[in-house]
Amino acid sequence: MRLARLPLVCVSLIIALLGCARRPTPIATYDRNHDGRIDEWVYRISASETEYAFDTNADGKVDLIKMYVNGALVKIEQDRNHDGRVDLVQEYYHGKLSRVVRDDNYDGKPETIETYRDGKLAMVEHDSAGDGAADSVDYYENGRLARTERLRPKP
Ligand SMILES: [Ca+2]
Ligand SMILES: [Ca+2]
Ligand SMILES: [Ca+2]
Repeated sequence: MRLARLPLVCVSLIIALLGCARRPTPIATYDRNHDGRIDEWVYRISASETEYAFDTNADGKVDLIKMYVNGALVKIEQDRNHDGRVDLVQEYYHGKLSRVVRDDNYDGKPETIETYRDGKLAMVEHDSAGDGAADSVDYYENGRLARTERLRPKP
């Protein structure tokens, strides 16, 4: 189960890069709450990819991003505590939830990765130390916890 290390590392990188100036000029902007400041931006990333960015708490900073490929939702990124860092990522495959990456203690490091198969929870990887290596994995069958695998001995 050494492979469990890889997704966590990649996710850390993705989270670190968010908020960087990687977006083109928006194709549309909106002031949905009419306070005179833009709170929704629409970006055409490529011919098939469109991104919607939202400022849901009107602090001028984006805290919710929805990505669509050919009109289908593929990813939602949220900054739930409004510190400028993404702390919840939800990925969709063929319209169904496929993966959730959570940084529930808002330290910039995800500690839980949920994997869904056919929209059902199949696996939860835990990285309680936040060091980028999973320390236990829960496997689910038919929505129920089937077994837990510890990847490192407890100190
Ligand atoms: Ca905001
Ligand atoms: Ca955050
Ligand atoms: Ca964390």
